[in-house]
Amino acid sequence: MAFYSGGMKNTLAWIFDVDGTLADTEKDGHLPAFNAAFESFGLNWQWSPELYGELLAVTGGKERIAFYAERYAPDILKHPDSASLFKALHEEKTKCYIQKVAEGAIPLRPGVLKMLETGRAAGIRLAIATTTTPENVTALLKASLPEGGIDWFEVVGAGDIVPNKKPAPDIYLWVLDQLGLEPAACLAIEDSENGLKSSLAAGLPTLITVNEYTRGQDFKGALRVVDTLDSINPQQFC
Ligand code: XBP
Ligand code: MG
Repeated sequence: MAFYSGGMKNTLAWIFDVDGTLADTEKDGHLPAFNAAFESFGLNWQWSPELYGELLAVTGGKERIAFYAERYAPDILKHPDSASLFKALHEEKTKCYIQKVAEGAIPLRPGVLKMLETGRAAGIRLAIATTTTPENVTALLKASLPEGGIDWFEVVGAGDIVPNKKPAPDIYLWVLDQLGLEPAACLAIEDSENGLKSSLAAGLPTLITVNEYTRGQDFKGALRVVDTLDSINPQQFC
């Protein structure tokens, strides 16, 4: 259900978030991958969907693991090099996630493909600005878009390419710089409060598509808030 109707004409580029926006990756993708990595490292950490919803406030998988350890399992911080352990855990998690995505377990959300195809037909430049790991983006686009779909995106800004993750504006500013465009000429598509804070701080008009983890969050300042992209006419943003 659209909360209020708002379009935006003559955009030059659409910049998409990934997790929760292109696909519902968190509950069925990232969460089981984290738990599989913990198990393979012999840790008795098993995140529930409810706890994961709380942990999603921290963006970045490595940062999320460190936050969990500090809050719920501080003994591990006595490990001689906990930062390296968290990095190794996250690398294992990324392997598990990529395998799950490659199996086709995570489809695009409703309306995403139609919006991408509409933008391409209208000559709109497409880009990605995400906190997730670049390999995860490649795996998702290869598994969920038609052949060559990964090449639809002129710029992919992901993970540690910038020093500060969302809600900081860094990733959107990096993508805008790569595109050589002003924020007012572009549209960001996001799913979360952290993502909206990031895109607004970069000066980008933002379309929000909520999901089960982000429905109750604060989307003040968004151009429009909808449940899914198949409830809008993408032509309203061309
Ligand atoms: C969402 C995130 C990511 C994912 C996990 O990214 O915060 O950290 O939850 O992926 P976005 P990694 O909504 O910006 O796409 O473990 O690779 O960080
Ligand atoms: Mg997101």
